[in-house]
This record gives sequence, structure tokens and C-alpha cells, in this order.
Amino acid sequence: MNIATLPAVSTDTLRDAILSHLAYSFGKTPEAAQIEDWRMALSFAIRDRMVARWFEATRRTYEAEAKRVYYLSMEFLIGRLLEDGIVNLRLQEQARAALYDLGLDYDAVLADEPDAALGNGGLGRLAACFLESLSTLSCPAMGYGIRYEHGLFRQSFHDGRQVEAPETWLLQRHAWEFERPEARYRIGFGGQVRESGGRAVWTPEEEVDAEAFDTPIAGWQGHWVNTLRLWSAKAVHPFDLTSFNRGDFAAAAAPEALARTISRVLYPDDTTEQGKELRLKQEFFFTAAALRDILRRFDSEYDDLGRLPEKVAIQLNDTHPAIAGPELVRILHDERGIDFDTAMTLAQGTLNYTNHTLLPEALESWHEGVFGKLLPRHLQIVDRIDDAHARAHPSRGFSMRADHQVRMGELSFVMANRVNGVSALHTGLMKETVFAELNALHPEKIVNQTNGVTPRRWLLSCNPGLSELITDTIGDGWVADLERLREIEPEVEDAGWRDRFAAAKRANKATLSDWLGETQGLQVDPEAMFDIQIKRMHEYKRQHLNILEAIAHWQEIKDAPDAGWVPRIKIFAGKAAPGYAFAKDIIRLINDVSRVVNADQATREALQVAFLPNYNVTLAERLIPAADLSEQISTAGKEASGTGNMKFALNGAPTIGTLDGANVEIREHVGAENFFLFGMTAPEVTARREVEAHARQAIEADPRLARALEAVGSGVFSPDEPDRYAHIVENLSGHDYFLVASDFTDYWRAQREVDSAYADRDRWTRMAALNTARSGWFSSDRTIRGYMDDIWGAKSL
Ligand code: 26V
Repeated sequence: MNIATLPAVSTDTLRDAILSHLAYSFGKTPEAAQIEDWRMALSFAIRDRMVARWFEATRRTYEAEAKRVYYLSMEFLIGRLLEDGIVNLRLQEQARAALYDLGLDYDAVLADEPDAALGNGGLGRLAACFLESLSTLSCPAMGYGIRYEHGLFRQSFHDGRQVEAPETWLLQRHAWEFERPEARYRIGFGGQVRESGGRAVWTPEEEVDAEAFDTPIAGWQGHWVNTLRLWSAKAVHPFDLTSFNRGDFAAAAAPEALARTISRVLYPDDTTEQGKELRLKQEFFFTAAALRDILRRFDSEYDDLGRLPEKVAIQLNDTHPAIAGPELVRILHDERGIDFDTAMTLAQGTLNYTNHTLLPEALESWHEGVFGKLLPRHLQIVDRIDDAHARAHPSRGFSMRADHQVRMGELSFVMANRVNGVSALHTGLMKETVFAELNALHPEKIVNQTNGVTPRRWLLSCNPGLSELITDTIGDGWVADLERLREIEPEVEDAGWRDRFAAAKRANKATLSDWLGETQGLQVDPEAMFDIQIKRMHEYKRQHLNILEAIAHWQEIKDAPDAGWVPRIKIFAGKAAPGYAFAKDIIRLINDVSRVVNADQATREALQVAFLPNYNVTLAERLIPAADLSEQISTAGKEASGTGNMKFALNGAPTIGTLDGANVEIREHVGAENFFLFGMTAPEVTARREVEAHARQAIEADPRLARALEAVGSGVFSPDEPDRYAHIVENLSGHDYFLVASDFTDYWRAQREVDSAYADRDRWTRMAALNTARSGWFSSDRTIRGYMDDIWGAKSL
């Protein structure tokens, strides 16, 4: 069959394709097939429909000699891909009908797919949204990352405590990837650097192979398909026959096991940099393989390396691939013989760097001992880069090599053509704080690109009810042009339309409430307000502020159970880094509070609390469409952007939040009257920390806060171990770096405003609908256009 002429997809052709894959790709009859076989067969049938466009995109890119974009990221938090493929190829009706014909339930087949959880949180999910938008915008682009055998750990609770288990997504066959045994590069570590004929020659001591696995990423309507290329580590000599013949089977298999360690598991701590050698190995492994691949492709098209900046743009997603700077200089200078300064200039014209956090403990730096042992030549090159920069800027007061460290942020900044932050506030703070000095030297370098989310996954496919209403109202042009959601705004004045909007939300809440009943044993009234905070557990995100407010609220309800409370269910979900004890204690506290509060007959009509286990992309897709209220309550200045905040607003959940990250811009877009603002601003936070005993003061001034802390500290929620949370209370009444106590009173006030707004259901629906209508700017299509224009100089084909 000629792939260019794949038949148009009717239900019958799709059903035949599924049956054909079931037989010929998986060797199963329909009678013998398990749900996984059906899911694989359907996935292959869908994937087939992407392949022709994939080849076509490659051909057109070569033909146009277009500039290519390479997105290097340690993490791609993809989630499931089947529904994404079906929705983007617009095959939903056919797929549902074909499965129905085969006696199968569409939703059950989709639900069989494991999440590809190759990321920790915001940074990884952003990379996944960007890939989808790059394809939607027909931008010739490729993502590069690591094919972890184990993604982010699976979370469960024992007695309320987080327990981690390995994640095993690759135990099932992965439908979407193509193994490329021929795309293989040797990556070295350690060893020696010698001089030979005036050139440095690096002879690594240890070598592994990086083997490529390609996943096609189809954009909206499948017009364009880019590639996500993930590297898997393989032994150079997979098997030691001499050991095997000796009968030493463990030693025989050792090379393979050792090599595979590099791509075995995703590091689960996204906040504390521990300087682990294996992590640096992972970083160099995928970055070096990507650069080789990029240069091989460049060489196949052009013969002048001087054109690299004109034809290639490489984006470093945080500092994790920062070794790309020295590695590119090493290849150009040591291997290709270009003089050092020119090599450095070419690299600087090609690389760009996105910063995703200002938290000092998350900024990467490597001790020169570790760095030099693993990458001896790169350490020399970093020193030369640092020298060159110091010579060019004699007044410079910093070094990327201070305190025997290699500071990856400074290195990335110096090696980049453009450096960007991820929200207006964050970019401003970058200029004022961590990169103040570098910004003064290079005032044109830092630009802002406020994050966005893909509307295909985060509205069209996760919220079919609301999507249908929008499409009924304004047509489906909004899917590729999200700012057109503004066109629903006039309808918000129409009572009948508002009823339909409210009905869509209510239906989503009913679905979630059924699911909570079936899977979590929770009985929740869909009429109650669904108040949701879902994100990684971290002190700066202040899940403890939320639970303290819940406790105080519960205490007031107990004081006057019949006072006409607005019923709420507070839903939490999120993972804590395995070594982050405080974050884990907050999980346990929330679980303990939930047990006590949910068992209280006097208050349970008014308030329930739930912590859902194993937060992931799929759970987010389930929760966000059913949310009434979005909790975005970080200490101002700490959340670089947030992207969950955008997903909630888009799905018609107003925010209660601080002026932090992209909350600031969300509030500007949806209107201050449709956003529940509270808390100190970033400058007020800085000033407040200087106030002596600020937490004590705040607690003394607010009896509600005092009483809630008293309950936590005295064991109301942990009667079997009354002082279980003494250290939390001590933290919040003492140092309280994240200013939970100081923001509590205003948070409480804002929550009561939320109550009265929600009680007026028509007013609430109006606010919710205006959030949807005015969130179109937060599409990752807009963000990617910004990168294309301001950073990459790339064009849509
Ligand atoms: C940092 C580190 C530090 C070293 C160990 C491993 C590791 C892994 C990941 C990270 C990245 C943390 C930064 C991050 O995820 N930032 C989030 O980026 C989102 C997308 O821009 C943004 O919306 C969130 O506000 C920001 O916290």
C-alpha cells in the first residue's frame, strides 16, 4: 500500500485496521485478545495515520532548508498518548464506533494505557505541551531526552504516610516508539586529556552507547508531525563471553547492567540539587548524543559550520543540558579544528537557555572534583570560557568557577544567545536577583516567555462537555487559535447560555464524584464546591496553609453547625521527593486531618478533605475539568510561573491565589473581579522576613490561626501520637520562612469571599465562564510563537 494514499478513515477502515494489527502485529485472534492487545492494535492503527505526515514533514524541512529547533530536556512528562493522537487526527467518533462494533468500551481501552511519567512536574509537562504546539505550528523541531526505564515513582499511602514504589511503564509494550538501532552514538566518561600536535585529545575511560527511540508527535489535525527522540543507554559490548564461559554469569551480564544504569531511572527530586555523579552522567549522556545527532544532520545538509547559528537553534530546558555549551565548543574546536574563540561564538549563537526556578537550593552546581573526574576536557573548556568572559568584561565580579564549583546557571547564561524566564514576574526577578550582574553586562539577553498549555489536551480532550458548548457557540476555530475564546464572552450575559455552562461543569463534577466513590470510597455531593490543590509537595507551594485554613474552618463549623455553611470538598494531590521529610509530613498531616474531619457527623455536610494518591497527568485531566476553585497559593516570588493555574482558569475554575508567577498575568487577563487575590507581594515578603518574630505576631493577632495550630500541636489529628506534628507547629510559629502564618489571615478572608461568591450560583457561573473566555492567551501555541520570533528565528512551514 502506498502510505501517501492511506484511505480516508471511516469507522469500517479503522475497525479493519485494528483487526489487522491484532492479527499481524500481535498474533492474536479477537477471542484471545486482552484489553492490552486491543489497545496496542488501536494505537498502531492510529500511529499508521501519522506516518505519512511524518515523512512529509521531514521532506519539506529538508527541501526548504529550514532552520531547525532542538528542545533539549531531561524530562518530558507526556502522560497518555492514545487519546491525544485520536483527538489530533480527529478520529474520535470513528474510534469509538469501531471499538463498539468490536464489542469494546472506548474509555476502558484508553484507560489501559500507562502514563509516560518521564518528568517530575511543571518543567517536564511544559516540555510535553511545547512539543505538541511545535507540531501544531508546523515548526521543524525535535525534542531530545532520556528514555527512562522507570519514570516518576508510584505513590501510595500507608497509615497516611507516602510510600514510594518503582514506576514500570515499560512492562507493557510502548505503542508509540520506533527503535532506531542504527542511530547510535558512543558516549565517553572519565579518562585523560593529552596534547597532540597542538590539539587536546580526550581519551575516555568508560564508554556507553546511546540508542535512539523515536516517538512521532502529531499536531492539531495531524498536518505536521515532529519527533521526540529519547536516548537509551546500551553497553558497547553487551555481554562478556569469557566470564560466561567461566560460569560467572553475574560478571557476564555486568557491562549491560552498568551501562543501563544511566537511563534506568528519573531523579525524583526537583528541588534539592545533591550533586550526584549519576545525575551528571545522565545529563552528559543525553546532551552529547543529541549534539552528535544534530551535527550529523547539519553535516548532511551544509558544509560550513559557520552557518550553524543560522540553521540550528538549541533550547536548553533549564541547566540540565548546560553541558551542551562546553561539549559543542569541544567538538568544534578539538574535533573540527575551529579556533577556540570562533567555536565559542558559534556555540553562543546556537544555544538558548530557559530558567525555571530561582530557589537557591535547586540551582545546579557541580563540585569540580566530580565534574573533572567525569568530564576532564569539559572542565578545562569551562575554565577557558570563564576566562574569555572575564577578559571581555574586566569589571566582572563573579566567576562560574567560584568555591571549586562549576555553576551551571552562569555557564548557561554566558553560552546562550537568549536567556528566558517563564512569566513576567519571574523574568523581572531573574534580572534583579540571580542574574543581576550578568544582566547588567548583557542587557539584551534576558527575555520573557510566559508559559502556556496545549488546549488540545487541556480543554478539548479532557473536557468534552465544555468543548462542545464552546464549539456550538463559536465553531471549532478556537482549538488552534485559543484567543478566540473571547467570542464566547457576549454569551456570558445570556442566562440560558450560562445554564449550559453550569450544566457542563456539574456533569464533570458528577463524573468525578462517581469516580471518587468507586475508586476512593469517598461519598461527595456534586453540589459542593470542589476546591482543588494539585502539584508537587513543597513548602513554598504551601499546602500547609491550605490545610490550616481547612482546620480553622472545620473548627468554626463545629462551633455553629447550622450556620448555613457553603459545602466544600478540599481535594489535594501531589508527590513529595522521597528525601524531603517536611513535605512528606505535610502529606501525612493532610491525611490525618482528612480522617478526623470526614468522620465528623456534625460537619461532614459542610466540609470534607481528601488526598488522592499518585498524582499524574491522567489524574490532572480528571480533576481539572471538575474544579470549582483553583488553589495557587505559593509564597510570592517563589513559583516561577505555574501551568496548572492556567489549566484551571481555562476550564472555568476561578483562582484563589497570591501575586506569584503567572497568577499575576492570569489575574490581568481574567479581570481582578474574577480572581480571589490575597497575600503579600514579593517585595512585601522580603520585607516581612526582616520583621522580628513575624510568625508569632501573626499568630497572636489571629485567634483562628492560633486555635488551628493548637489543634495540630496537641494531637487532635494524631491522638495515637500527640506530638507527631510538633515540629510543623514549631516551624510555623518560629522561622516560618515561607510566611504561612503571616499570610493566613488574608487567605482566610479571601476564602470567605469565595464562599459568598459561590453561594450566589449565578454570579459564580459568570466568573467561571469569564475565566474560560479570557484564558486564551495561555495557550502554549502563543508561547511557542514567542520563542520562534524572539529566540529561535524559526518559521512555520
Ligand atoms: C531541578 C532539579 C534540580 C537538580 C536535581 C533534579 C532537578 C530536576 C528538576 C528540576 C527543575 C525544577 C524547576 C521546575 O520544575 N520549575 C517549574 O517550571 C515550571 C515550568 O516553567 C513552572 O511553571 C513552575 O513554576 C516551576 O516551579
